Amino acid sequence: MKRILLILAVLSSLSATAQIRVDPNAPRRCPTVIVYEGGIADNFLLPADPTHRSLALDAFLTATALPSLPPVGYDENGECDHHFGDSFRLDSCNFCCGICSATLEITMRGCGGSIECNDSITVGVAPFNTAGGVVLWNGYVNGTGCPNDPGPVPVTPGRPDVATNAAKRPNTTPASPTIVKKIELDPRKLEELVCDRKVRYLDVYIQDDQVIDSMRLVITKP
Ligand SMILES: [Ca+2]
Ligand SMILES: [Ca+2]
Ligand SMILES: [Ca+2]
Repeated sequence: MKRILLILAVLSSLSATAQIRVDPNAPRRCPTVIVYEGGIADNFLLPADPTHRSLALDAFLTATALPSLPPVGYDENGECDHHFGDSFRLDSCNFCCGICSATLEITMRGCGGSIECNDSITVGVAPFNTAGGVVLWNGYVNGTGCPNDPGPVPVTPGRPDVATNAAKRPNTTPASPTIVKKIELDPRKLEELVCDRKVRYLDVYIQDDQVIDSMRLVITKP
């Protein structure tokens, strides 16, 4: 009888063990936080904080800028219609054992122009949606684009997002309020870029009526 009780106890124990499941939706423990910074959080104070663009992003900005309206650095935008871009140099040792999340935070404000609503942000590898590029995230600064004209978000060289009859506009209205735009990037896709495709730079491109104070790329990992 003792032996039967023992077997029953073992079976009971096995049965209890078998019921343990891993909840795929349970939050992973990700206590490690790594922050990459672009620019300085100095409330748009001039002089401009320098950018550190990848060669690919530099070439893309040159191809995309309107004539006589070169790209700007952090804190700069005396007039509207200047594009902005900067790159984060990513260390493979921080990514290739798995990351939980990747959040891009951009502190920015509109330049006071009339077509801020069509400004978009593109994150990935320049030249983005043309040959050799990658788009990880693309969307409007304000989330919806201009009223009645959402249209596709343009990120292709040769398709600047300004209206053809308003190529250059001085700041005539007060700058828009400062916002912190938070963008959740897909951590698996970012890992793939860095670890499998050996990409070293994450490029950020912002059109073209925005003033950028600073950016942070916040990575969490186990
Ligand atoms: Ca500054
Ligand atoms: Ca615009
Ligand atoms: Ca700044």
